Amino acid sequence: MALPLVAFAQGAAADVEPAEPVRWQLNMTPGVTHTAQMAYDAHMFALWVCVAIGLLVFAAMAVAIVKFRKSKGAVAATWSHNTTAEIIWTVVPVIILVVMAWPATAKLISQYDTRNSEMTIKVTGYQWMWKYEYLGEGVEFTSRLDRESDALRQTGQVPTLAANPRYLRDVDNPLVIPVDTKIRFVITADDVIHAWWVPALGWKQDAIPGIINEAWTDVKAPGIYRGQCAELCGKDHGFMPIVVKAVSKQEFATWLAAQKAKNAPVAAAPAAAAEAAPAEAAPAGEAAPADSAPADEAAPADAPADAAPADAG
Ligand SMILES: [Cu+2]
Repeated sequence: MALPLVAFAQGAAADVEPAEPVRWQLNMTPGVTHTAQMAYDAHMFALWVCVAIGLLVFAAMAVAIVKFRKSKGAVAATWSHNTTAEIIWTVVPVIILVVMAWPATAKLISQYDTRNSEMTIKVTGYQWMWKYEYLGEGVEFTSRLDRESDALRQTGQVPTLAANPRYLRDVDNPLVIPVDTKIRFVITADDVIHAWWVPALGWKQDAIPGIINEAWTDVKAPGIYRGQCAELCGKDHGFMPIVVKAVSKQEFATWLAAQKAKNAPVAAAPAAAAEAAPAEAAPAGEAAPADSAPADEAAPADAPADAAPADAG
């Protein structure tokens, strides 16, 4: 009974991130999503059913051992068949299993129900990194082991918790998502089978080349949630961690806008090229290539590249 207190004290002392497991932890964490909470609830329900069965069985054993012991003159029963008893010990476990399976099935179905999601993120596994695409937003990037861990693992030095608290658990570009938003994930791989797993989100999904798997999440609390590839995928399987940074909706909108601005050279290029184009390279007429159009005719910076005349270039 004291162990959780010890764990709590250790967790508080070590400044552990929310949803991170702590030393001597005895139970699952409830996680930070609806799905994780469902898994936790199913687990706790099954646990208490097991506790009740355990108490009944061990109590019956104790009564049998103490009350009907040989020294009190008990004689072994001689019956070998009892239809009533057999029906009871078959029907009762079946009822218990149905009572547990019914809510568990409902939860499983809901776990795969990606309808009404507000945004979609495509996750692609590579040897040995992840690629994230915010579908419809034009934002994508890869996420790989942070350089510090990568350098340290190749020096042969032994990392310590004090000097390298996030050894092999940090990435260069974390996946940034908004809280309180139903996010659909479509998960695949480009080379071999990987699996995308962040325990605090409550699920693990295989990333298989040629197949799109689905999952969804709705993170309740802002924070940093860590995971890793969960399918043996080659020699660097242990070196492709996952970091999910859940932020407020407002912060996410700001971040996404910044990413769009950073990732949008296609839209900005024509105007920039036009400004730099020498006058003689811009003949009058409709045959002017889009990238050498006169400055006064240049498309606004935010216009898409395909806004140039169809016959240009
Ligand atoms: Cu992998």
